[in-house]
Amino acid sequence: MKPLSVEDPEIAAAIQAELERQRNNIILIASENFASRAVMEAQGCVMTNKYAEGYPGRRYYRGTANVDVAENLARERCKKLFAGAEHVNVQPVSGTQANMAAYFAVLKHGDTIMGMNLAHGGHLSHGSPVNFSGRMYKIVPYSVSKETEMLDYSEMADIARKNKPHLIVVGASSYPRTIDFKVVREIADEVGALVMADIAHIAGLCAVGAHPTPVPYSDIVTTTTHKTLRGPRGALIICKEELASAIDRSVFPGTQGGPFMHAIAAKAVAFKEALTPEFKEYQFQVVKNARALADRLLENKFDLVSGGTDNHLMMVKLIKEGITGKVADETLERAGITLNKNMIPFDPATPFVTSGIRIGTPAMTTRGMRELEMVQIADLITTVLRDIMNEETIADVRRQARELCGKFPLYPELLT
Ligand code: DSN
Repeated sequence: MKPLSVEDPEIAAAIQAELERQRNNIILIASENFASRAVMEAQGCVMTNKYAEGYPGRRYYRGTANVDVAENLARERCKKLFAGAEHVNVQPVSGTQANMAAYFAVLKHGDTIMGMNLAHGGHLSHGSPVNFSGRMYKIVPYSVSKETEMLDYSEMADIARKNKPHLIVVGASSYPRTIDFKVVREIADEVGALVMADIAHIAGLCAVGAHPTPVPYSDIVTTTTHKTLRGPRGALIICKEELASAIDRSVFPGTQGGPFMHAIAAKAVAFKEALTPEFKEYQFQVVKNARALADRLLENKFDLVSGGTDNHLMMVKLIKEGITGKVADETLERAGITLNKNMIPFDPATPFVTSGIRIGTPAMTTRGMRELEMVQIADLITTVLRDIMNEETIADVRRQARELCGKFPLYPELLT
């Protein structure tokens, strides 16, 4: 068999260029991270060849002894990682698929879901009209308070009392503050709703106590595995024992066919890594780094949604600067800083343009950067945004970004 570089030089070159891009740019996309070599090795392994519909010990195909080992280890380690987890399904291939399987397990078509407004930090799969969730269910959105730009739990309680949702979905993709899962459980209990926490963004933080865990307060917890959790691209579902069989049936055969056994093996590796003291230290550093970056941006006179951050991300409002999120993220990318435009609460702009940018610290913390580098990064962002039309400034920041990245080598063992 030929190596990739001989078999398909075009794809080999694209992969090589992507490695260089990841090495040479300051990556601040809050949902991205750098998986370990061991995770990537497992993800690229021969288990990709195996069909294994079903679950360990009860598969629809023969020859599954080895993939059973991988899936059992993934399930056991995941339960250890998320204290109190009664049942785990590690087969969902993405966060939206995990959420779909969870909804199908506990809801009927047309039931009511109360989910966070996408424009205020929620996720497409929490009820956006352009997503299956918004088309199949009656959606009652909740928002952040106009005053504090934080979740308003008393307003959530009022909305729940008025609309009697079957399910309250709590979790976000651009919310910089701590979520009080206990209060959400109390609201749900008052109106007889189930609670699903989607912790895709904060799973790593929750696993080690850098953010309160939702596990004791939720009927179902879903998460992706590749964000703060730093595993392979994929997802998982945790649930109470009484929902175990409904969730498992909903994943397979309900919404997925053959599980991605290579990805499940890689999830097992990631959970093993996540059970180490180094991972715990890493998560707390992610939060400290976010705080340092946010504080510096505030010192540099930027406005942040809710005035700061408690977790791994922050949202910069660019209304005062008169810059759209679209122009900001395009220009910053040319300056070697990769982040994304993002709607801010009560945004007057469209989702394709936006009035804000989202900044997250998980990836650069994996590279070893700490508070000092976060201050430098905040200053680089400031330099570009305060002189956005100046190509010389952009080129100079690009040079500085590359120099900073060079001090924190990424995947040095991979060929250049
Ligand atoms: N795309 C993810 C994020 O960036 O937050 C959510 O699915």
